[in-house]
Amino acid sequence: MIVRNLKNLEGTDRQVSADTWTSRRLLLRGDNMGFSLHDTLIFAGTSTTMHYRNHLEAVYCIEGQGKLINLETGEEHTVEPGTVYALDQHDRHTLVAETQLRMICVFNPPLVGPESHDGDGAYPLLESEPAGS
Ligand code: 9YT
Repeated sequence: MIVRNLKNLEGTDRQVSADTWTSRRLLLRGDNMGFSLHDTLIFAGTSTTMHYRNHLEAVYCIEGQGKLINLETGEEHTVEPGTVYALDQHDRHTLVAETQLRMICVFNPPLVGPESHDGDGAYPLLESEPAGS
């Protein structure tokens, strides 16, 4: 059994940050669950465009208020506590955080650990864990 607490991940290599978000990676590929599980904060007043070409992602909002724009169709959706979205078509999308959003994210295949967005808002498919993790 694996037991962890968010408070012990902050400031470790399981926390990865970018300009508009910080991701606390509770479960990673090395935990052998077949998915990774993240508790992610999206900063208030930001807009993030993403395109997870290599991964499927489900995102469940537990705090905050925002908007999700499906860039494939132009559709807009309200994001608030209780909203879940699943990028089952690797959909290109923009997440607008009107207030800080707290999102629980699940990735398949699981992230290895240090991935951050490339210029297209994708994560690379990493082959191996970084040294020392
Ligand atoms: C909601 C979202 O996709 N935010 C970007 C960060 C990413 N989900 C992560 O690595 O936790």
